[in-house]
Amino acid sequence: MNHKISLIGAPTDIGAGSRGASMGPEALRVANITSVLQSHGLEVLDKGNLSGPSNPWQPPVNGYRHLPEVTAWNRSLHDAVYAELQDGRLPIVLGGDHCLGIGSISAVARHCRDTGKKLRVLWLDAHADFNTNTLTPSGNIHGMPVACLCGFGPLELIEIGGQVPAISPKWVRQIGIRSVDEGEKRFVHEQDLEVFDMRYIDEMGMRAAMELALALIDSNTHLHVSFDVDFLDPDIAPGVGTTVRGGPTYREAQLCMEMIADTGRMASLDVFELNPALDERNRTAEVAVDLIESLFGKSTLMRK
Ligand code: B3U
Ligand code: MN
Ligand code: MN
Repeated sequence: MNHKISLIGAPTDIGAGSRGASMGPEALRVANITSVLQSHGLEVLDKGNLSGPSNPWQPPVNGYRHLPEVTAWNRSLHDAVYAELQDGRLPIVLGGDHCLGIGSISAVARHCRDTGKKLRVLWLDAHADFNTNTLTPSGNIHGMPVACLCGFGPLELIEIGGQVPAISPKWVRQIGIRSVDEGEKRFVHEQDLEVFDMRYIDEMGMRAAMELALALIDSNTHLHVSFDVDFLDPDIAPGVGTTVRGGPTYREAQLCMEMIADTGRMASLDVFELNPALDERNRTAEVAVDLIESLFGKSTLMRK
């Protein structure tokens, strides 16, 4: 794995349904993300925070809330992530809400086109984030990034990475899903997204889910992890805008992260939807940093 890490803060809640994810980057820093990664021998460069429009807190227009502002934030994040990848570094995006996955993953996809790598996106989330402006119950764009990346969305968001669509649904594996809207459900099936939902994890176990989600990853694969903190059970991660009961436990989440680390192929990471305004003494940020540590190879004993 690439040992040169760049942290990119994207302090906004522009695509979310509640305020506060804009404080996510600072909470992760307070939870010592830099020194924890350094303790594993990684070189960590904190690039600071991007800036962008403030949240005007307006109702949706044509089924989208804050589309111009969401576009501005994602353009700026796209450029920042793409620059770090071109520099040979592993970007970790500190969000911010999940609408920022559009900018981040479109940059990763563009880098993969430049370098001839295959892209695999692991989407760890309670939600499928596969809504469109006609399917969405809320107009919140953090419920739409996967659809936008697959080419279903407004032109200004789907063309950020140059090529439309940025990715194919075939490259995505979703894990931990347990809240999908009615129309969104049909669209997930229609586009044949590969989803390891909580029912699957309950019946088959996290290990079987991850073995399948990570199948066929090889030395030419760029593995991107988009970690929505609401993936985790609210018992261990209350500090998110949309808690959904019945998520992975601490142990299940650890195994998930450890199996990703074992591939040695993770080349970019997003950490989204942490909402310190809803947290209890930063404990969700601490759990997130703990799991990120596992993603970068913390394990109980050396493995042969
Ligand atoms: N699917 C709902 C709720 C939601 C999606 N992502 C989050 N919440 N964090 C929606 O509004 O699209
Ligand atoms: Mn999400
Ligand atoms: Mn979510």
